[in-house]
Amino acid sequence: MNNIGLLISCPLSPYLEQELENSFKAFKIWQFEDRNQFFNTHGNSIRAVVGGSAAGADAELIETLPNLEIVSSCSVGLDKIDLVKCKEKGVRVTNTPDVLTDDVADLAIGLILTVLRRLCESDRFLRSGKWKKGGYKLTTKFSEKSVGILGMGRIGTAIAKRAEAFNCSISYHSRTQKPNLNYEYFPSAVELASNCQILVIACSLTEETRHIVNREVIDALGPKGFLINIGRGLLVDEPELVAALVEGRLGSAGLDVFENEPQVPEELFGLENVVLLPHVASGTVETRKAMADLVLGNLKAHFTNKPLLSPVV
Ligand code: 8YV
Repeated sequence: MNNIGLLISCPLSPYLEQELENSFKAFKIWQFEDRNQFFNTHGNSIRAVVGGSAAGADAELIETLPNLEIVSSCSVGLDKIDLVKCKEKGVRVTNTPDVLTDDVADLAIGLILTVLRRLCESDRFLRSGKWKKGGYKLTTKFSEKSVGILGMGRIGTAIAKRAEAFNCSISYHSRTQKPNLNYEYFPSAVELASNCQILVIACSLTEETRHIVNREVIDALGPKGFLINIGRGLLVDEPELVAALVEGRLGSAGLDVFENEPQVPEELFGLENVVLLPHVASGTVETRKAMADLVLGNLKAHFTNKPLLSPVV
């Protein structure tokens, strides 16, 4: 496969980038200032694209690569890939589901505990020496609270199982009710937010779910509500979220994703009712290795005419 042209559309783990360079004629798109010259010179040789949550393969890129056969994303989210264009052009698409489910679900629970028990703030309290002048304020209990999950796919289901272990009541909203689940179903995000204390965003980003958490949903969750986002930043109307947190119309939030990463609204930096993480939900050594190996396995399968390991298209 060493003569097969492969385009890497965003920085990936050093391990994956090295493996791709060892196995393919790999090009890192960010290293080419003159993109037009790059595509004029190498465009016809590119048969595979590898991306992630930061960048994948949009319609323009797919049209620019006449011999593109496969887009393999080192992510479970597919929002950076134009799936319609891939189907139209007969380009295969793979992602990395399942191998990251535990990490993302674990982090969602970790964010809930950090937000409700104010772990970051109490750490800062101790380090500042304030404990010598008195104890830290009381926080609020996670166990037995009501958890509403927006999106009941693999990750949403894993979060629900974890929250059940904390004796939480579970409800959800998704495009369709899942008859095999014993959780209460609400037909809209607003109704879900109106009927839970902790709203966890775990759905995929699509045209239909963009800003699914808007001001109406945020206000339905209210000043005693908690919002956790481990999906995509664009699932939330971010300016409305910032305003609600600043004005106290929303209790607290735990955010691992943002509309325009790595840019994060600076109004959030001074708030104690929000925990901010740099999109680390799948960011463990074990999981990123497993994701990388799944990308490599899909590419090897494709170019040796074997069934793909995790096909999307
Ligand atoms: C990415 C993610 O995998 O999987 C996703 O959709 O958002 C992340 O876990 C990670 O950012 C590497 O692209």
